[in-house]
Amino acid sequence: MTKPSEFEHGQNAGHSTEAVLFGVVEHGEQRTAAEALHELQLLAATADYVVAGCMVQHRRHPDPHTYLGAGKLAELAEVVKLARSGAVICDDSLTPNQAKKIEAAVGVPVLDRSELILQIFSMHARTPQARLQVELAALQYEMPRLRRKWTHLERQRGGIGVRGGAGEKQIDVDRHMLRERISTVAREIKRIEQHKVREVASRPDLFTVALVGYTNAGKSSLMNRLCDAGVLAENKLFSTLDTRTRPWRLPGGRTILLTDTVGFIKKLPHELVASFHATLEEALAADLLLVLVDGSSPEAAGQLATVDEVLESLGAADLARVTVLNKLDLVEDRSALAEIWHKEPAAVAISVHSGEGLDTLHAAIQQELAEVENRCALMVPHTAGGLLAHIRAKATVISEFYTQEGCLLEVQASPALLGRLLSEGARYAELEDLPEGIKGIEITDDEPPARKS
Ligand SMILES: Nc1nc2c(ncn2[C@@H]2O[C@H](COP(=O)(O)OP(=O)(O)OP(=O)(O)O)[C@@H](O)[C@H]2O)c(=O)[nH]1
Ligand SMILES: [Mg+2]
Repeated sequence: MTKPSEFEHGQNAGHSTEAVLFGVVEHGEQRTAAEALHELQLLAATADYVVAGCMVQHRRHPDPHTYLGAGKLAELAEVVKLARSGAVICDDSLTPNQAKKIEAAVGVPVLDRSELILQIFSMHARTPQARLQVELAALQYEMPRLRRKWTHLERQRGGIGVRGGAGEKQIDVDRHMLRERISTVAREIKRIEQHKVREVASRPDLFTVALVGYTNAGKSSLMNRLCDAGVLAENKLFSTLDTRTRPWRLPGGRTILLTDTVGFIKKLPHELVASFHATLEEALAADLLLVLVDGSSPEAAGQLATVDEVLESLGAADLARVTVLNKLDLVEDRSALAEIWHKEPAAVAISVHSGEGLDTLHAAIQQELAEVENRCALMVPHTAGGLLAHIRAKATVISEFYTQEGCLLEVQASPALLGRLLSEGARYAELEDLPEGIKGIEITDDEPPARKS
């Protein structure tokens, strides 16, 4: 039987593009339908649907044939009629068969979570690569569903189903066309990816940090704040679909690279994961991950777990990482973050909006740099003086001292950069060569990285 709270009218009921949202939740779920389907509501709103209501059924598993039980399905049909809504949206992926049965019962188009996310991706895709990746995912999603589409059309024309009919032939034609298009799109994506691989390979040897995290956590906003990047950041899910890399000038003048990319979400359609794999891999070819979490969300711990799962599936679970809790300005009771602090004691809490915690974030980055880079003394002879600007931009300079021979520096730099500097005229010096009183004196305006013991 339905509890009264299981169907709740959305605030926007009464508009033209209305949809009723529905899902299955576990027995014992205490939240109201609207709360349990909160994320689906955000997705629906991002895709320009007006939420007419939310309905959930408590059961152990969705029904394999109809998703909801028969009684609940009839109830959904009733709600659709009452609300005069034009669509229903399911919180899970539906099999083609489940979708067909629900559509027959409710009499309006059925969308599942995957289709909704695909619609959003397609609305937000801006670059040719993202557009093709979304198209590929959509084509692959459509392939097993052709029969449903044609059964529907045959019925509308008063036919008796698709077996052996005109629809069956049309399905073959469509399937052939889809396959052709899939291979064309896949080829085109490969071409763009190869070009990108060359682009990434030709990047200067700078330490690269990739921003990853749940959608809407504030990744693009953080990049804008740190890099003055002008990347679109908005209160919508999946605003960013493309990978963008920008120089990040650390306090003290040294530059590293920061990469922003597509956000994650729970139950991400596998067609999208496959099609965006290269984009994600490009981002994950970083030296360090900044895993951003919306600390103000009641779902923060669950969202972090989803991010971990996606990272694991991409083989990136072991990359060096700093977990960052964002939107601290919205967290009234900071003890609410206890669960995450417990799991990630080194997590840094920040607010992109207020700027709180950004200095701690910078220090954490310096700490990570110190973990993977070498600290040494270099002599740059006057004849190779051109290298100095290069060193100051790409390495952390801890101290520098001019001698008759050249500039003696104490630096912390990546092994690759050190190799380049040595081949271009710098040479190792002994740290002891630095005059007493100069050695270890910080000339940058940031914290000197801790020495490794
Ligand atoms: N109050 C508050 N809002 C923030 C903060 N950081 C980001 N936001 C807001 O959160 C929303 C999402 O920010 P984005 O930067 O687009 O998030 P994203 O992680 O890039 O999201 P996708 O690209 O969709 O995956 C925007 O409305 C931001 O203004 C913060 O520190 N405090
Ligand atoms: Mg973004």
